[in-house]
Amino acid sequence: MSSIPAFFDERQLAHEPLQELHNGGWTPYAETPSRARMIASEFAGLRPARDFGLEPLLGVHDPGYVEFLRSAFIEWRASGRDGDAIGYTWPVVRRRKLDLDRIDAKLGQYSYDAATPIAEGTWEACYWSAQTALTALSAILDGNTRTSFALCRPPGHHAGRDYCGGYCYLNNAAIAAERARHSGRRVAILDIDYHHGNGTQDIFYEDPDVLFVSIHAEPATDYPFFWGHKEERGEGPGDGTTLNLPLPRGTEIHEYGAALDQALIAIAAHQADLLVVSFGADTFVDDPISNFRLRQEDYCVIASRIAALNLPILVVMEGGYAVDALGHNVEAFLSGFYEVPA
Ligand code: SP5
Ligand code: ZN
Repeated sequence: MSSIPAFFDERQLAHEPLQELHNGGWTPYAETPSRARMIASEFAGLRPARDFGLEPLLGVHDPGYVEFLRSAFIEWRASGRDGDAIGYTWPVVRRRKLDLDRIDAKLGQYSYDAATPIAEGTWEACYWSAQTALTALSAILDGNTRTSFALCRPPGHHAGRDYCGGYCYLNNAAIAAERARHSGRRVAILDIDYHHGNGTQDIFYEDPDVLFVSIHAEPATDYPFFWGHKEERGEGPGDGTTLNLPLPRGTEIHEYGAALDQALIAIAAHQADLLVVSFGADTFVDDPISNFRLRQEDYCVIASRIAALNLPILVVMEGGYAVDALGHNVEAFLSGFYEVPA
């Protein structure tokens, strides 16, 4: 059982899409409520989320997009459709900005893939997932703990200011990071999900204050393909405050650890005084949709190296789809933080 305060809200389970488009056909949705249940079962006393309202969400996300998330499923049903709301046309190729009303147009406007359907409980679940991140952050800001775990689900790191994608709707890590920055913290985000955190990168791409560092599968071969290449370093005033460390399929702890050392050097150089870790356990050797080869014991090693930064740390849950091993992998990761002096 973990001794780090952990936060979760039952309402996060309300999101249950049936299927996603993959390999040219419909397959069962990989980001299931059972993932969160499996992780939750590792904790004796999960603490519920407090409600910080919409304001911190709007600190990161576009108001039109948030309204879309709230209403899309209802509009989908009102337009006579069954199943989950999902787009099929995207305005990606030199389209001028339009303000269309049709639900199918809006689904294209506000998403970038077909893996992120909007189901009946999606808004409720992603709203509470974000509140869980904010509640876990507040435990740190209020001085009650140095390390805090937000059992976020749905995950967030693929969601941008005005789009969903990759099972993500609201960017929990970015919302918490923005809130921490508002409270005067100097923030760094370390994203160690298997997939590049394109949404988080995008949100802070021109921001010199928030450092975004990501270790992930080489996007030439892996989702989300169009972001996360090593040349992407931030833009304008944010030039140099994005660091991408892509690794090839098959990566094991030795090579992973070398990238982690680089990431930690960059975080220390940024002189951050609060670290948000976007943690995905989809780097696990048995993950059904990913291709790194990390083992359960590696997660403890990774966390203890991060803990050596000696910073307040908010851990935000992202991906991880080997459901049977997921609880133990998360527990192994969090155990790497136990030894840090308060
Ligand atoms: C948060 C996160 O880890 N998102 C990952 C999104 C990856 N989506 C693309 C890969 C789709 C693989 N889908 C397999 C479905 C099996 N039923
Ligand atoms: Zn992932």
